[in-house]
Amino acid sequence: MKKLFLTCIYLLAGTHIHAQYTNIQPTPQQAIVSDKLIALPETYLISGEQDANLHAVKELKELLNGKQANQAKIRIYIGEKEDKAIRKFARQIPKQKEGYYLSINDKEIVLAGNDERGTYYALQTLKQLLKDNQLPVVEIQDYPSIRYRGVVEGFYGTPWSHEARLRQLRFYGENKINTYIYGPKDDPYHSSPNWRLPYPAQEAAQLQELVKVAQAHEVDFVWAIHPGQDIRWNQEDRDLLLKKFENMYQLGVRSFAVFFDDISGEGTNPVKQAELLNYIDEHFVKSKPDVTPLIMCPTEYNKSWSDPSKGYLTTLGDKLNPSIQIMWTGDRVISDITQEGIEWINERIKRPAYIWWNFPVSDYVRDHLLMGPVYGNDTQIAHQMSGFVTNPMEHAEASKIAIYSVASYAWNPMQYNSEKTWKDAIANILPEAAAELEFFAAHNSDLGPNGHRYRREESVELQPVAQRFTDTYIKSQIYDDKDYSTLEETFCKMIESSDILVAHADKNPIVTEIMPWLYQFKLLGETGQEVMAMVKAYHNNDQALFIRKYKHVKALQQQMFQTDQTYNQNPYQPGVKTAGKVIKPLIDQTFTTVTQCYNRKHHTQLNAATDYMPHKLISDISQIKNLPLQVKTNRIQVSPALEVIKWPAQGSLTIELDQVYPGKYIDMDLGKPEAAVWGTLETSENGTDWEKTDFKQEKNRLVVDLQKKPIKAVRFTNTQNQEQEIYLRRFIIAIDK
Ligand code: LOG
Repeated sequence: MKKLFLTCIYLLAGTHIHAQYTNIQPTPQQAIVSDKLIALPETYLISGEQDANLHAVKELKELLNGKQANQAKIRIYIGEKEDKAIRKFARQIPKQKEGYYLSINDKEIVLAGNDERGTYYALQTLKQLLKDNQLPVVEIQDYPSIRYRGVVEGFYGTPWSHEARLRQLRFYGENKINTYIYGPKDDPYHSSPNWRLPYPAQEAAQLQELVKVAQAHEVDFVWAIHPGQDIRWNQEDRDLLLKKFENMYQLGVRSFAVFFDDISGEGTNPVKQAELLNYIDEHFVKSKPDVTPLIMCPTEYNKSWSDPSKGYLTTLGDKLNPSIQIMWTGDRVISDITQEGIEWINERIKRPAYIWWNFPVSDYVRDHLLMGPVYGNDTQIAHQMSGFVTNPMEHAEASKIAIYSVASYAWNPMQYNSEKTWKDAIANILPEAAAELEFFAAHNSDLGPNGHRYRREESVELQPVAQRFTDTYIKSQIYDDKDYSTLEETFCKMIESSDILVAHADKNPIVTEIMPWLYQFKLLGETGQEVMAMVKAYHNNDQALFIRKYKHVKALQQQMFQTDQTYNQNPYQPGVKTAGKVIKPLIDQTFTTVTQCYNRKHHTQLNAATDYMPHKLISDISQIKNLPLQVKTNRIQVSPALEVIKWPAQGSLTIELDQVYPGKYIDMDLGKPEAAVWGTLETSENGTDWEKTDFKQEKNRLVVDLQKKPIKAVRFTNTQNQEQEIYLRRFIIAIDK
């Protein structure tokens, strides 16, 4: 009988399961889903609840909320491989860690885990299948392809709030994520020098709660320490580190990591690092039976920074105990993981790398939101990595789009469908306004120019239309009417979706996080509409209407500038940028073209400029030369870099202004006090002749009063014959405008 009604559709074979139930997240490895539905029983009998994973049992009971009865129509079997209740299903359970077997039919429901977590995941799938009190008849065999999957809260900037973290942990359980690594760079008790101190009572209590909630959702809460910038390789610091770990253990933490990223000096020594880690491994991790394998992040954590002649990575590979996991961000700080790249690193560290994927982290492009699809990582290399964790944005809710997608990728990379997962993620995060959020996210996904040169697709559907419109319009002021209306429709939707999303502010915390960008997106949509109206008015020769629309566009540009200057005022990339890859250039170029045409025709001098960068950064230093410049009224500044900069001998950084201005001051911070010893600061009145400027330095800060001296360019050079390791924290020229 069963065979008759089961439409045997194997996901593995690449076909689709019954449409209504395609949303098992992540996509299971193997599933047979029939189109037969059964009603959730009013009475049922559970076998195995005493032995089964208690979090799974608890959630099962919440889900059913019916009555247990001996004469029940449906019997529910729950438990792990060895449990009596599910022994007869043992052969169906996948052998992989965290694997499970889930079967639903009109007689029984079987939730059988290969281990505790497996049962919990069987329950998550059951929860996802339940719709309108009905369940489909299914048989699923499922397991993750990558052992550790999840999130590393490892960004610079405001750490996530306690409430946001609690919401995250619930979300992880639902999406079969098993790892949350706690390592926010701006938590003083994680990093130097306060890593040595215990957390104050309130923070300790919160961490304790996080650990508990993580456990309830079957997530390993990994606490990371970042001691490398000031660690001394002596017994005292070693004891202090172990004491801190012991402290965290008392709070309930059972998983630990040590990060050596973004440091310089003594702490970078791989022999010393390995000695310390092995010591921790032997005297702490392995001496406690309930602590999971130690994780470390190396100083050379990506290929572009590794210097094979120094043998840093091979030293770690040879010396670190084999059970210690080594993190890796790929070929660059921000990069997608390739077959070739993973083979390169695994060979050196002599174990499968634990991937720290730097997306959607935005701590180096803080004025942008990265809400687009997750794509670019090789889908055939699961067996070559031990873990895959994403480093998110400081916006916890907005990061869930990428986190959901990474959960899906890391569970079953071969079946991973980037576009579909992105849509599912959005529908899961904000079901009440999914269409609007999807529209907004589609246009808020690229990073803009940045020092790491990592870019993402944006406005993909609109791109060909935008391209065609600008190409023909700029060249010859003609356009296709269909393209014109597509663009009008897009601008209209920008306004609608912003308004609708803003109206959800009290219902979902994601809206509060992205609010400034919603304002900006709406203003840009309005600008787009009015620029299109300028185009029409120009071609209809309606001068009065053209001028009205022109004035309105100018006013909207002003408002966008205000939004940019008012919200998200962090010291790194202050402001609010939206739809910068396709839509904004399209609007700006169209505005400039039509205004210039009008000026020519009517001999007027309307300002055709949109915001653009008149000044230039020039450098022969690879880590610096792509850093964007920012202008804030009278200050021109280099977007600061977060990592250690290797400033080569004779290497220089120049800022060249678009014209000569009376100078106010130069303000630099290179993170170290001895810049005067190795560096020379010069100014130029014409861009070719240079004059050395004396400067005084207080600690790391270097300030020069320019006293209205005419300035066209400023340059700082390493005049020594030795490379310097510094931080580019600040490089500002202030002028009188
Ligand atoms: C840091 C990380 C930061 C990320 C992106 C690692 C291993 N370390 O350049 O804290 O969020 O890049 O800026 C890093 O990625 N340094």
